[in-house]
Amino acid sequence: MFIALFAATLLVAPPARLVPPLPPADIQALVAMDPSKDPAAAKRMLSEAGVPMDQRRKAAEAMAMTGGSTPVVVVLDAAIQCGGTCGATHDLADLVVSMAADAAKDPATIERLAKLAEATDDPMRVTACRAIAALPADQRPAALKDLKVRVIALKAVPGAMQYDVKEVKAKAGEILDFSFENTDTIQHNLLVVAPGKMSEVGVAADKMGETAEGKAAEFVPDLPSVIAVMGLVDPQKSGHLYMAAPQKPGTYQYVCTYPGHWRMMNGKLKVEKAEK
Ligand SMILES: [Cu+2]
Repeated sequence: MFIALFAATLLVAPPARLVPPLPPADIQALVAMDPSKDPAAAKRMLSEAGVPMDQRRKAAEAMAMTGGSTPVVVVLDAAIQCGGTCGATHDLADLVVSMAADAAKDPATIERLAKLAEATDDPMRVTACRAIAALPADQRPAALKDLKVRVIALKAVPGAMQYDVKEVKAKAGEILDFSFENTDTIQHNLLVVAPGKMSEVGVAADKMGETAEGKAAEFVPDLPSVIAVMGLVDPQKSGHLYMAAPQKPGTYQYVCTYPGHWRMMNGKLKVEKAEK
């Protein structure tokens, strides 16, 4: 049933780039503020990179209290406003998903999430799908009962500069969770790039290794061929990249753009037409 919703429209993805956090002193000053007394600070706590998650949650609670809303609606609105371009994009998405149980108590919020989940061209679709998939089946809207987020588990092969999985298949529009465990002793990231564009992205990333700005952007080139981004993952840590598989079938690639890695550390993401 749900597959029918994957109409062959163009997927408008949020810009695939990372926004560097504020300098540590500025983050500290921001976090020290009381979100319940300072609405401007609360708003910034939601949108800036580098703010601890519990502080974002407190800011959302404070804003909900003063605005007569619920925390999950506050976070959802903040995420929509960011449109993928603020530093907290990934954290806000995670926060919406972690608040899914609260959302389930409010039919209007569930309805809103369902609409976003069904809109193939909405940048919030992936987050909305994740939030609904996090609910028990009996709390989901009927049309989304079978909604799934497919986990693609990847590891780094220690010392080999490679992912342990070299090829992944997906249906157009399918919601994917690249779940990467960095079992290596050096940092790696993971970018999904358009068909045939891996070397263009890799060469641009290598150049970024020579500048402080490039490092701050975690070696993610600001190129339209970069479709989705997982920032650098430290050794023995893990990361997630949530995305909808592109609507256009083809052989995409996932690649680590830590300078010097891309030629070795990559794999194919083969996207097939969705079943009607
Ligand atoms: Cu790497």
